[in-house]
Amino acid sequence: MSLTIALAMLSLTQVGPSASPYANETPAQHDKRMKWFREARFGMFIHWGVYSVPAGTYEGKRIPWIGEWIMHQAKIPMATYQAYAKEFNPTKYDADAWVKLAKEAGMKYIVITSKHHDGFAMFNSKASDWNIVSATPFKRDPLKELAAACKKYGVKLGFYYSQAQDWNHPGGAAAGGHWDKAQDGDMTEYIKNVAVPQVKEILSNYGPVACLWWDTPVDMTKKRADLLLPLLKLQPGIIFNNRLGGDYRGDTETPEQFIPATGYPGRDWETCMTMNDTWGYKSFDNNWKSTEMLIRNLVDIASKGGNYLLNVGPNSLGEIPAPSVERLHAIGAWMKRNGRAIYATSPSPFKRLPWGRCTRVTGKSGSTLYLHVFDWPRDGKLMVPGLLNEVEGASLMVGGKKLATARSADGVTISIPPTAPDAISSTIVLKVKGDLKITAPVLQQSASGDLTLSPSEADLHGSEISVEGDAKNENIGFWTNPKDWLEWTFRAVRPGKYALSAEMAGYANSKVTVSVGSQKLEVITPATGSYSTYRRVEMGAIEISAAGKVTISVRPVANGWQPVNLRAIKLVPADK
Ligand code: H79
Repeated sequence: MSLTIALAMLSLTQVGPSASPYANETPAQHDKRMKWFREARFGMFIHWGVYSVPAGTYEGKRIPWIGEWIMHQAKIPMATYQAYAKEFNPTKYDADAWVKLAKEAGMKYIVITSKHHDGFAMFNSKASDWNIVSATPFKRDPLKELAAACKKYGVKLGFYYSQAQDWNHPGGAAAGGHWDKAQDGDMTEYIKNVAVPQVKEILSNYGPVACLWWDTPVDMTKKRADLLLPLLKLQPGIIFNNRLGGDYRGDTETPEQFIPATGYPGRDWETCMTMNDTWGYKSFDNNWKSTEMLIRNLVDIASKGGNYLLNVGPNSLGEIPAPSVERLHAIGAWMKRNGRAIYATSPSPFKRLPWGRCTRVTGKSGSTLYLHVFDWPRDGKLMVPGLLNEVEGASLMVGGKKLATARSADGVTISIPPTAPDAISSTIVLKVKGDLKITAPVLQQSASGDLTLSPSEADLHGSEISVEGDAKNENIGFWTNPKDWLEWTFRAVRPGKYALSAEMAGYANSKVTVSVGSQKLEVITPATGSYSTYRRVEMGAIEISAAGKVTISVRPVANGWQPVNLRAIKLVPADK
């Protein structure tokens, strides 16, 4: 984890009177306000602005990183950047077609950049001439057209607004970097003169606005945030994210470009992600994610109770790139068949499934488990480990073919056809009776004795500690509180002496104790210079005296504790 995040969390305890229109909201009112978001599961992010004109290239050079950051990355002077607007004439823009595309992909809402960090208003703004109606030959207001199309198709509309970073208004580049005298100015004045009136405009002139997507709250003090937050009253019921600043947590967590390992229990959340490597259009970025990855991401996110806000970056003519359109069509075809297992579902009750993911709808008399099978077993048997409920029935979601089931002490086994109905993700509908009864399957030591204890297998105890990163880069982090600890339980099959080692990262030599029964090892953690640079640490040896359940726990030594990221602990027989 980063220390800035840890510090931001600490300062949460110091908030004063709240300017939030929802400060006195009851839990029931909150649930009602969040209802559409919780059911939606899938939305379209649109990053569109003047940056689609240079499209990643400046003075003949391909500028690295994300396309909407080109002005910042190439340190383009304000006057030079503003000249691009004269070439911004998106005559192919068709709001109706965009919304139809989103709707047919199964998306329930759209969030579009009303103003990104380049300060360019994609709407008719009286607060600044640096807007699409005044500064381009196009002269139309694309947000007006988008709002009308969203209304027509019943798709919700939200606005992204970069409140803290604005490279084309004096004072707006105070926080995020500065390279042109013309950017000089006071940030609070910028917020009062540009951000406040513009947020009023987008919340007043476009009909219902479902959410406000703030971004990059650099230098957003509570005083500054309090100038903006009360404006949300203009849209009763509007949702806002956690990026306003001023210690306001907002309604949603917003993991960017990753899927959190365990979601955010108790918080609503939305992963935003690009389809290639940029948000704003770049003519030469062809690193497109596969349809398989996008669909599996959507399933993964739904199984953890979140939403997928998937980005498109239209070009300067107003066209969504063909590879994006192609993928959205394919996702839409999958959603037509399987969407019932995605929308308005609850998170998986299983910690881990060997073949895919699970979503669920729980009623009074039982639960419907939607089993999303990525890796279709070839032996005709799908095992749902640890599920102890009586089964009411199982079937394929597409076509409805009934499937036989068998219960055992280990779980429920479903007889399945030899080949997967869907190469990307096939859905099995499993109805079970009564309250869910699931035992977490116990980790098994292999016959050779080697065992890796991974983050997602750990039982975490405490307020902040959590599993972070995606499947390939899982780690236990946010270990800011020395009272937080973790343990692994597994079934040993090979008694004997074992060498323990761990992969760890962090800034300081903290201490942890590793306990197995009455055996204790004290381990000094490595100072690796960053929270993502891992080093393997030999922890010492322990004895497993008999086959059966073994618990290994790891606890911080409070004195001098500084956060540590832990990737995995490895056991290797000492006689090997
Ligand atoms: O709107 C999208 C991004 O433009 C915005 N959030 C999403 C939704 C975003 N703003 N900041 N960041 C994301 C963090 C990214 C920082 C980077 Fe860079 C920009 C990495 C490379 C360019 C700034 C400049 C940090 C390193 C170089």
